[in-house]
Amino acid sequence: MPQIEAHNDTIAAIATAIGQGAIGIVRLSGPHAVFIVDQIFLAKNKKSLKNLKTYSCRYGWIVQNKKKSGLEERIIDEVLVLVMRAPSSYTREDVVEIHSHGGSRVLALILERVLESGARLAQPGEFTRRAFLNGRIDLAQAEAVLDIIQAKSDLALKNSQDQLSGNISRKISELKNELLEILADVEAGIDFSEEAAVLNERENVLLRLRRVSGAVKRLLESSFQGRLIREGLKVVIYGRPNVGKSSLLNAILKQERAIVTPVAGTTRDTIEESINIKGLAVRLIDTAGILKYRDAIEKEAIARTKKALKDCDLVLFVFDGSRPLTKEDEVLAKQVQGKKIINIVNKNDKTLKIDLARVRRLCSKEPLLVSARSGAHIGELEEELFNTVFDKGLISTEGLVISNVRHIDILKRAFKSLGMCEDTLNQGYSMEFAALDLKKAVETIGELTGDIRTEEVLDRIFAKFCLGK
Ligand SMILES: Nc1nc2c(ncn2[C@@H]2O[C@H](COP(=O)(O)OP(=O)(O)OP(=O)(O)O)[C@@H](O)[C@H]2O)c(=O)[nH]1
Ligand SMILES: [Mg+2]
Repeated sequence: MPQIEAHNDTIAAIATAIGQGAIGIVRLSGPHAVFIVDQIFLAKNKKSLKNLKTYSCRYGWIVQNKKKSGLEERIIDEVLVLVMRAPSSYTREDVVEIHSHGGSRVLALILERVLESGARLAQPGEFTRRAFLNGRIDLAQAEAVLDIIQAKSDLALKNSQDQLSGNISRKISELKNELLEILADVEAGIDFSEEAAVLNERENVLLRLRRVSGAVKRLLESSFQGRLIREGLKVVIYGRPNVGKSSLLNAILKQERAIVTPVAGTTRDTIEESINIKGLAVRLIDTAGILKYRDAIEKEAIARTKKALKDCDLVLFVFDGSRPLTKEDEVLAKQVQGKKIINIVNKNDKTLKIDLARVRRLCSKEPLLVSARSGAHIGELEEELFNTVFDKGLISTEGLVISNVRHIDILKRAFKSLGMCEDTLNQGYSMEFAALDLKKAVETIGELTGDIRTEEVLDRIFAKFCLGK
């Protein structure tokens, strides 16, 4: 953990969302936070904030000028002022929050007064950056704060909360400590010259190394699901014209979002909507199933469909159960081979005319029979959609799911260094070389929690935050 770094300036920002709200908050952090607010705050009980106990609040007004300045007092707003003294605060510095009415003009005026009285406007993420620099949280936890704010689904929120609680940080420091122990043994063994002892040592180091790299590998394996949890699942509805793709979109959304008509080729532009399925954010994209275009609109429709298909996570491939299978069905089904697919036979409310055995053969998977019109079996489809991605439940290492791109990159680099170290030992090179690879792996893993950091990395991470966080 980094040492507490003293900042002698006090930062301030509006901490609540811009717009109208019942309550708005201007937050300050730094050694002069209490003093600054005291300059512009008139307490009902006329007392100064100086002696207010930590975690207490006081009722009063933020004023344009205090009486003692000789000018007439003018009230900006009626407020509650909350004081949290160092080190038991979000930033580990003195923090003061001014709770006012939530109008954007009121908040701007209060912030102006705070800045005139000696605070500096905070950079995006600067409060959290101070929490990190002052050692209250590590870098992975600081990133989790941002993820909590940006979470689009319950699963994403839960994952970020776990990360903020320090579960990833704990696992990382466990792995790092293990590597440090191996490194110490390797370094101690470097001068060991007796043949048999060196061999033994080598085997032992290899065994322990493999354990660590296995754990890193499992963390990396969780990142596929981690990305889906974080960004949501991108699902494309595909199939030839008129099979009921748009009807299916509407049935899942439970609203008449897309135009549905008996005319083949109704949908041209891709239509995208988001929905939460079992706590997972899902982006559903309805497409056109045209194979050969007849005009410029259809040409563009095909281009857009292809683009959607290219980077989706899952395809809902729809057949019309009330008609026999066509050549078009076969051609389109071939286009999506290699993708994760759920096969759907729609219009199940009508007499089945499709040859299910042929559908099975074509898609090498059992189709799901539904009716977009009546809504029959749409619930099962949602279930199947979730299970197709999370087929064995959540893959995880002791409940850990890595979702942050920076973490994934770090783990990949660490995994590579560990592999190189193993190669060095396997090929019988000197232990000194192995020590070099090991050191590299330890350093790399340390980047995750911020043991090793550069201003550049911190700037990049905290710039993503909103003002006031
Ligand atoms: N009986 C029955 N008719 C359906 C069902 N689903 C869709 N239809 C009908 O099939 C026709 C085509 O439906 P759409 O949802 O527009 O089909 P689509 O695949 O989006 O068609 P394009 O946009 O032209 O590619 C409409 O007349 C729908 O009412 C269903 O489950 N049962
Ligand atoms: Mg359509």
